[in-house]
Parts: sequence; C-alpha cells; structure tokens
Amino acid sequence: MISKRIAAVCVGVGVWCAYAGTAGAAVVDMVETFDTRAAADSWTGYHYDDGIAYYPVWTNGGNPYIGTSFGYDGSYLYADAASSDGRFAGDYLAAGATGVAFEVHCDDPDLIDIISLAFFSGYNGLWYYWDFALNDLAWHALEAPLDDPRWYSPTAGAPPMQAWTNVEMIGIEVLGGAPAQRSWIALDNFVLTPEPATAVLLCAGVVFLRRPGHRRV
Ligand SMILES: [Ca+2]
Repeated sequence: MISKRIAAVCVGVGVWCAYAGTAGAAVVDMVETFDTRAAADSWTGYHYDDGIAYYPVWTNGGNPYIGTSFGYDGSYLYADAASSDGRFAGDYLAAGATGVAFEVHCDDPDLIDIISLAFFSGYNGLWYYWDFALNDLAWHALEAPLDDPRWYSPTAGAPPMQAWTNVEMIGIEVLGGAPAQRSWIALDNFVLTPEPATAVLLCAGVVFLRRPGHRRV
C-alpha cells in the first residue's frame, strides 16, 4: 500500500503546483456545514486519473454536504486558502487548534483501498496522512488530533508540530481498490477543534461580537 501512497504523493505534488497559494487564516470552532453552493464550490474535488480539479458535487437534501467520485487512482476532496473563507488554511497552532473533526461517508466502502485525512504543509513541503477505515454505509464522525501518532509522511515519518503552522491544503484523499470501478465519498461538518480553554474564550467572544455594530464572527 505504501508504494501506491507514494504514487499518490507524486500526483499530490502536481495538485500543489497548480495551487495558487494565498495565505489563509485558520479559525477554530467554525463548522463548515456546506449550507450554500458558494461554500461547496470553494472546495475542490481533484481526480488523480484525469488530473482535473472539479467543483465538488453539492447535495442539498435537507442537510447539505459535498462529495466527489473516485476511481482506482484516487481523488482528493480538499480546502485551501480560498475555501470556506480561508479558515482551514494557515497556522493551526496560532489559531489554538488541537484537532480536525469531520463527518465522512462512502457509497461503497468495499471499493476503498486507502482513505485518509491529508494535508500539505508549506512549512516543510510535505504531505501528511491520517488513515482511517470506513466499513459500512453510515456517516462517520471522526477527529484527528494534531499530535496524534497516526499522522505520517510515507517518506519522512511523523510530522513535527511546526508542520501545522502552514497548512496549505487539507481534506479527504481516497485511493480506490478496484480497477475500472468508481464510487463516491461525501464530506460534512469540517471543523478545527479548539483546546478547551480556547473554547471558553470563544464563547465570550461570540457574545461580544453579536452586539449591534460589530461585524459577524
Ligand atoms: Ca451539512
């Protein structure tokens, strides 16, 4: 599986080269619920087999979410500085983030070879992965702590914490396990989780910011 992951990393470098980097400002505790098409369209579904960056498919059936198809070569459904007002790019440590939480679903988990939360760090120019498993058709709520030992680079091991000071892209990468077959992954409720003390401060901040005359959070 590692060799296929390294092949995906090579494609991922192409994704990064096509990416027009602008600085994001990571923000904790603001859940991306994909309630609007504009929010959905600010993310990207990049298909490794044809090298094309697609808008995610936006499904709005009461509780909207985004998705993209994937084949044997895989796909990357991701945010960069231009996504969700930039709140998933930039310096996660300065923002007070301690983890990344999200909900994910696959139409046919049997067609998954590897599925991961994956980010590209501008700090050291490396891709890092946090693999997980989807064994059924349910939506799964997952959280990857930033300091989780499961994070790895196929070529460079675990990320230093400084890797989180410049996150340029983050999202779900899925590599298919069955040639000539495609399936779908879906994503919702993506959020940078705050440390508890930060959460308390944020609550106080929200009360303050909702007074008339202050811009929205
Ligand atoms: Ca939603």
